[in-house]
Amino acid sequence: MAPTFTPRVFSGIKPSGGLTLGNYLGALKRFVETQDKGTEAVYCIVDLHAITVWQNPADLRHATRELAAGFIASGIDPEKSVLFNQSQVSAHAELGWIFNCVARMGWMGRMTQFKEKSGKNSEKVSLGLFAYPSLMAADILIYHATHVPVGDDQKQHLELTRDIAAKFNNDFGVDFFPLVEPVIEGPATRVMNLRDGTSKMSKSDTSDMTRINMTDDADAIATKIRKAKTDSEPLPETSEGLEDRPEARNLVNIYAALDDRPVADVLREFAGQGFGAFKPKLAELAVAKLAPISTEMSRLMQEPDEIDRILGRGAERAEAIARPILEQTYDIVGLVRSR
Ligand code: AQP
Repeated sequence: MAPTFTPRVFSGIKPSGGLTLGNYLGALKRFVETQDKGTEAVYCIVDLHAITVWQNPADLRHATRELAAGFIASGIDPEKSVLFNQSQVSAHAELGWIFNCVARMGWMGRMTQFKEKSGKNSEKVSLGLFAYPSLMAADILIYHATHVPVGDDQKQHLELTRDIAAKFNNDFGVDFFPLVEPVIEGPATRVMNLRDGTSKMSKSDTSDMTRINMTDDADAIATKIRKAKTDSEPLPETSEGLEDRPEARNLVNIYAALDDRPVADVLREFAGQGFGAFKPKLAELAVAKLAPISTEMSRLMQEPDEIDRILGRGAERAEAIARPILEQTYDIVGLVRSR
């Protein structure tokens, strides 16, 4: 009989730039809701993923601490949830290697994110960028996590995580790794680029006008929303009316997610109004919700030693869960441990 795994949540964010509204609505805000439901949760700043593309070392250190500040300022309590940066728990990289030997080249080659990020340059990108999803599987499975809250862009990587777990279990005749459940919920599972409603808002996009950063001030937020691409139609009465209007849909989804309301409810309020009326309301709401977070992030960033202490303590707690699972994995694979 297959074992039952205790529910445990894992998720991570890359310190490959500043936090965006997409990271906040698609991931962070939902991490806080999960924590507040009382489920055991492990949240990781996945710095080893960030270096799959070039990162200036000083910028990486800053982004790692700023991301930690973003988690805490958004409501992650490092006493309740485990919060740390990936490179401080070497079991991630160790299990990642085992999974490199389980995953198949063909599986990796089909990953949309790899295709998008490597573009026409696939010969020149790092080997790490290609192997990234197998390290991501290790990040999750080293905790025997059962649920992973993510944005929609990570769906394919989570399917691969299930494939890796299933192949490992099958190859070694065990029921050791759980088949994780992606948790992709809410109106903002894919926040889109403000200048192009068909591509995702991303922290590493070369144009700052495409995204709202969690550290943007009220003026920057208002300007970016005012300049966001839209169409000339008024807002419709129901969400079906947004189907062929990606930019309009994106702004309505952002409004609904920020205000914790269903899209239908937002449309009931704004139906018939144009963007001249809607955008200032959205800017007002975004500033009201994001300003307290960015103020708290700045305050926390005044004390980098305290952030490092929190990450170090989180890494110790993470290690205590991960190490025994890694050792059992080594035993299953047949690697001799004699010290
Ligand atoms: N636009 C988005 N809408 C909803 N969710 C999003 N996430 C990212 N962008 C959006 C979710 O945030 C979590 C952390 O993602 P990540 O930083 O580890 O990687 P990413 O998805 O590649 O994010 P970026 O901003 O696009 O980073 P870069 O530009 O460096 O690649 C995940 O749960 C993700 O779904």
